[in-house]
Amino acid sequence: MAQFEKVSQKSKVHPKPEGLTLQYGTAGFRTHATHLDHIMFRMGLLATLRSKKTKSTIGVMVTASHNPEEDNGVKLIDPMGEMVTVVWEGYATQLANAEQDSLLKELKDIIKKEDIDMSEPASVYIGKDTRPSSVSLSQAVLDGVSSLGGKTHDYGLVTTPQLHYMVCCCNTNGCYGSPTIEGYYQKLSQAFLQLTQNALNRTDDQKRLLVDGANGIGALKMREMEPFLRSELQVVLSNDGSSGKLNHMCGADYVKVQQKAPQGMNMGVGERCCSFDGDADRIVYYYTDSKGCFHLLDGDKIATLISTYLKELLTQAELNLQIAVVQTAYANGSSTRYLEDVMKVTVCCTKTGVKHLHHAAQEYDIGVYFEANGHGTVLFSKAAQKQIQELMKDPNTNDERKRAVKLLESTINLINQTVGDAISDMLVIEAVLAIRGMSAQDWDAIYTDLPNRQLKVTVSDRRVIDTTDAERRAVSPKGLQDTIDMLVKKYKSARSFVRPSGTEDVVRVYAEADTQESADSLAHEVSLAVYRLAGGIGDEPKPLH
Ligand code: 16G
Ligand code: ZN
Repeated sequence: MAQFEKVSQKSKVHPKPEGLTLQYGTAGFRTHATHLDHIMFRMGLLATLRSKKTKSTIGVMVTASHNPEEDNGVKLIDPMGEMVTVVWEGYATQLANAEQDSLLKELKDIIKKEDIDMSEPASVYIGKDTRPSSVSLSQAVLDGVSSLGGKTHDYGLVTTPQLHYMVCCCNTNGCYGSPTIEGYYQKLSQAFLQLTQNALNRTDDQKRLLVDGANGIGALKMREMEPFLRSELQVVLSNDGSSGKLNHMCGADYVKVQQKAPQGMNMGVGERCCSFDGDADRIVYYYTDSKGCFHLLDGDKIATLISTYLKELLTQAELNLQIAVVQTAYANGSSTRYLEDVMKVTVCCTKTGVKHLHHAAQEYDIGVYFEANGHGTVLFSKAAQKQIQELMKDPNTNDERKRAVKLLESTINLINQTVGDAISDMLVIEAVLAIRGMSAQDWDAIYTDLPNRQLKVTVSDRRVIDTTDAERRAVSPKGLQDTIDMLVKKYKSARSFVRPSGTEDVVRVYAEADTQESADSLAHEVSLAVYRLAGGIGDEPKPLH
């Protein structure tokens, strides 16, 4: 078949280094950029097949998010803007690891298994981040799609959530919005301006926000968006990519892990600051107090702020919709307790990784999901959106209810429901703080985080650790969970768990307790248990103090 002839020829331009095997992990393929050319070409092929199979547009994003600039990666986006399904993740790995001479065989195998009609047209949207390697790597994706006769639309430099948005807009025939960058800015800014109309007497100081763009794509896109916000938000952008290196000493991951401000940010006392990650799908907030103390407002604090605001609006609108917050084991114990005991919202815990949280959130009328690392969004079920729209049109709705319903409607429009989106989340947070007249300190005071510590342990094979109960308990190796349980009992308000990382060859350890010293000590003791019971390699973990 001529179709496969072209694939065969073109694949020689994107050869696979012999013996190299990679896996489609939690966030797609991710490794040093020099190992990815063949992967990109093959993901172009796979996206084309996925498009033919689903009769929809599929997205391919070239990025390695918060990883160092030298790395790169690729993720596939399914028709409604969600992550590609698990079965196709398997195909991605299968295709990626096929040696050069068996590529066509594996391709045909997928076509057969999925019963794909190759005469169907295919359409693939492609985007990339600002890494120098993204230029040629996204070209390799384009080559893959065109060699199977698929149509491409290259959006060039976009944030990951912007590409998710485009894919969803396209496959809903514009119902979700118009699939252009301009359409994205217009939809979000209109909703933001509508919301901030409800915030009275805001001073310029209150409109000011310091944004760390991680020297990445988020900074470029924030610059483009600024005029649309008509000074209702006065962004002071640092790490805008003009001089610094991507994610180096800056960005959401750096701030969250190091628990300190990024370089290059001039923070005044109490000033609201936030950091994006390298592809702008994560955000964390922070400020320093008058004593120079750094305060982090992470994904848990964001989920709490947004869910509290939404719950209040539901009450005012007299809408009986179930709201739930989805977290992972990393959520600070204080946040879970506050949400359950004070806010009385349903809290559900899933495994780490956006797709798990996203699926869990789909089960509720309103599902607010955030990982502590700042990735998250809010999902509104179709039925919930319909109820809100109907109430809006109902002539019997009184003014107070109408105001709440209008706020809900604008909030829905402001949220990127396809995936966590730093720009959209930032605008939601800014709007909520403005409407409620809250400062960063007021927000921080909602509850106090339990001191915590994250460590990693290198073992010879991290797969020996198997977990259950949303990664909160280890079922293997034998004796590990019993040891953790015993150690946790030694400390007050303590909790600890271990899990194999999905993105690095390490075991992650998390501990929290009533004081930082206890959290550090517990994390160390649990690390030692992992080292001893799960085949640790290298030096034994040392105490932190
Ligand atoms: C990936 C995930 C993120 C998760 C992280 C955990 C996506 C898009 N990203 O970056 O949600 O928090 O992995 O990494 O799913 P770990 O398994 O190495 O701890
Ligand atoms: Zn990211």
